[in-house]
Amino acid sequence: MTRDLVVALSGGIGGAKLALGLSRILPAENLLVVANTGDDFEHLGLHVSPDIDTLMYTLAGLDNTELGWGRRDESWSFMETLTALGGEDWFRLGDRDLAVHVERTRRLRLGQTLAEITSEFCRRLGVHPRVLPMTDDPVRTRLHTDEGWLDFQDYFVRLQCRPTVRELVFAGAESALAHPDLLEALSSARLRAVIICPSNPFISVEPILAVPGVRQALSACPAPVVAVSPIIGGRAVKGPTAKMMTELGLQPSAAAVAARYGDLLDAYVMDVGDAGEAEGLSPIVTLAPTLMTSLADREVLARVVLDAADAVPPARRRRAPSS
Ligand code: FO1
Repeated sequence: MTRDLVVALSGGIGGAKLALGLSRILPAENLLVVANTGDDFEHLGLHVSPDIDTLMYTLAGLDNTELGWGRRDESWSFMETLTALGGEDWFRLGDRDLAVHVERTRRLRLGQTLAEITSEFCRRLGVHPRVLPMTDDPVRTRLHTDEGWLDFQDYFVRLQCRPTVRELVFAGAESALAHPDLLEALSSARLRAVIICPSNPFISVEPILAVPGVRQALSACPAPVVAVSPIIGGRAVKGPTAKMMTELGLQPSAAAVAARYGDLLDAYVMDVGDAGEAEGLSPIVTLAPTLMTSLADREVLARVVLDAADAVPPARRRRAPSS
């Protein structure tokens, strides 16, 4: 059995860039992109799945590169009219993007699963790697802040990440069922590597790890687990990662992210600029340029990550004692 399957765990923006790089160098049937759904929410009566959509649009070449979310070539007639009517306009929905939320909501009401809907949308948008929600069950990231408990999008968009974060919970995770295809992939003899994409560890990766069975499957998985640092030079490339780390009492550093993932990691790819932090890290460290601005950057980093995974000797795989 050739080990050719790569599973990428991803949130939105940063993760999607690496997922795109991987999709450009791997055959579609060898890449499974697992999407965080902790950012999902009901808005204007619609079910919105931001990280699924960012991944879908990015892999389809339809992503809005200025905004980092939603679609390119967008028009905003719906939002303009909603504002004129006094509707809730803090979460901006472009006209094309709106169709995804309306159709997803219709299909969910018909009883289709989030995974089934995502597969159909990807097929229709010409996305060939599989984008799989971590679970079909509701998981909602909520943040305890100095302004009280907040739903994720209220914190991230309406309040623009200004509140001080004290704690995060992933409501519903404890009773969510990991998607069976995810657990199957993580225990497959085909598995070549699991890649934790450079997404925010707290809001994009840990909701995935919080789904029962996922962390255990990673600890037991037959292939190397490699993470890419979302922090470069003490700063997140985009979003509130560094601010959140500081507020949660952690150093906003690449090394602190590796420590956060702990024993899950066999290898860790961090930016050349952070070489000074590589000392003493337990995973095998690869230093590389991790800022992805061009498509070529995405492909180069994807190769670096796969090489780092392939270089992990079987004996070196760090795993919790098989419980
Ligand atoms: N982020 C914003 O900062 N402002 C928005 O108005 C906004 C709208 C939006 C619409 C659809 C979608 O899929 C994502 C959207 N996002 C917006 C980004 C979203 O909050 C984030 O992508 C994630 O939830 C964090 O990764």
